[in-house]
Amino acid sequence: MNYRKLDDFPEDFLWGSASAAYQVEGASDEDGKGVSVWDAYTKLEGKTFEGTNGDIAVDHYHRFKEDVALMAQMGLKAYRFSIAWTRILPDGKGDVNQAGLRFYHQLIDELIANDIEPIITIYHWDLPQALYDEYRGWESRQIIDDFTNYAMILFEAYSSKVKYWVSVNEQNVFVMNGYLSALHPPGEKNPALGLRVNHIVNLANASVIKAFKAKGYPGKIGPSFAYSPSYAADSNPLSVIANEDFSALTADFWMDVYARGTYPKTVIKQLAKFGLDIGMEAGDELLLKQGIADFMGVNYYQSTTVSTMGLEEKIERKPANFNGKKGTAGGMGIPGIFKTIPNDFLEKTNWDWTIDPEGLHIGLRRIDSRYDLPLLITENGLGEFDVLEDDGSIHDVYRIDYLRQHIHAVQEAITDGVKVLGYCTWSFTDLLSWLNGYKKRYGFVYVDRDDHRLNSLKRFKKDSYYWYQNVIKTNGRDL
Ligand code: BGP
Repeated sequence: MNYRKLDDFPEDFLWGSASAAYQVEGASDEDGKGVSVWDAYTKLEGKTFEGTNGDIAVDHYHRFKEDVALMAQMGLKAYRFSIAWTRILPDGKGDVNQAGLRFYHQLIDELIANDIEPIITIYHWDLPQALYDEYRGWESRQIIDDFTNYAMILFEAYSSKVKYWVSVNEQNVFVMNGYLSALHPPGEKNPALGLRVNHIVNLANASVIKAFKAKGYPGKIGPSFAYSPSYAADSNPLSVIANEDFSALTADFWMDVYARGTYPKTVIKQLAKFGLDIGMEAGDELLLKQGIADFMGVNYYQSTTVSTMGLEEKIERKPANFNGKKGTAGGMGIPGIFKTIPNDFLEKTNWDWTIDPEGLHIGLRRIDSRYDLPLLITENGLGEFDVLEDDGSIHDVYRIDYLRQHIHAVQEAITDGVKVLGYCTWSFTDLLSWLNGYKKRYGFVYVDRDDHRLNSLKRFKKDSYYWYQNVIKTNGRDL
């Protein structure tokens, strides 16, 4: 639709920003924290960009008051952060580490004192290594109880102060990278195992949501999903069906479970043809139905364009772009089903992520019409090289452009009638990118460190900081 005038953002719209524990906290072995799989994985040769890791990250653990003060000055309404499971339960289960609980109490209190709504992510990929060593983590159904127990500890401790809970961050990314492409821990290339793991994560997610509701905690809970809405390459019906398949395999396969408690039947049937099954057992269907989300968290960075792929067709394999050299990333495909192709209408970032604000509008519409759930944009942002000038300024006009257009797309979706609770940028301060080091910056606040030198770790406000401050002040009227 083309509008002469867009609706205003709701008065209680959550203008937010997001982070994750491993990417900002540092203090990786302080105050009783246990070892996570990411603590261990980043120490293995050749796994992350030039061996970068989150041992110190941007030292948020020690500087959280300074960081929250910067959020408060900006007028931020919501801060989404994750809790490190290993701070609360160093071995993933057993005795609670009081120092860990205390740290997040302090962070939450500091946020609330500054009128910033805390949004807690329960799991953002940093699985306790002890659980992997004991029963291979997500590969075993034992994790369902351990994850639920961990979440219950958080609900008991914080639910009087916290209204929004993100159960699991980007299950589709950590399962696919962990078990298909071997880019994340545990570094497997085993689709059959990955599918069973994925089902176990679904059960654990549902179990946590069920427990949250059964105890009647106040607030809302839902997962955040890495959604890349897709387009058919053209109006050739074969491209259109390839896009339907892509969408079913990469989006419905997860979001149907979160929102309906069922898997899309076309995907289950196609998987069976490849001899793959998800490992459904008696009682699972009921649990999935009991764990329906209150909202869908949407992490949106880019759209995808797909065309048909012949059964015998081969795709040129290229490594992913982790160094910011534009034009080096390849596509992907499944013979007989689809392949991804470049979209000539859209620009790309230096890391070859397609820039597509309208894709966010389209994605929000599609989720709304398929599931009719409130939506919370839990991540959206631009990773770029930034330059710290001699006078301490950072002129990230490209980030302002990116965010402005994406917020406009959100406003279009709201005008269409989609219920959007809030919008969290990724990220507030610069932070560690899991596989791209520190030079791929996302923050409103520049942190003086690079991939290998810690420098001063001082914080500097970028131009985008002041811009977002005004967006919040005007409730999005002045983009
Ligand atoms: C999402 C993750 C975030 C963050 C973001 C940016 O997939 O939930 O934790 O890392 O992507 O990605 P990257 O760091 O790869 O640029």
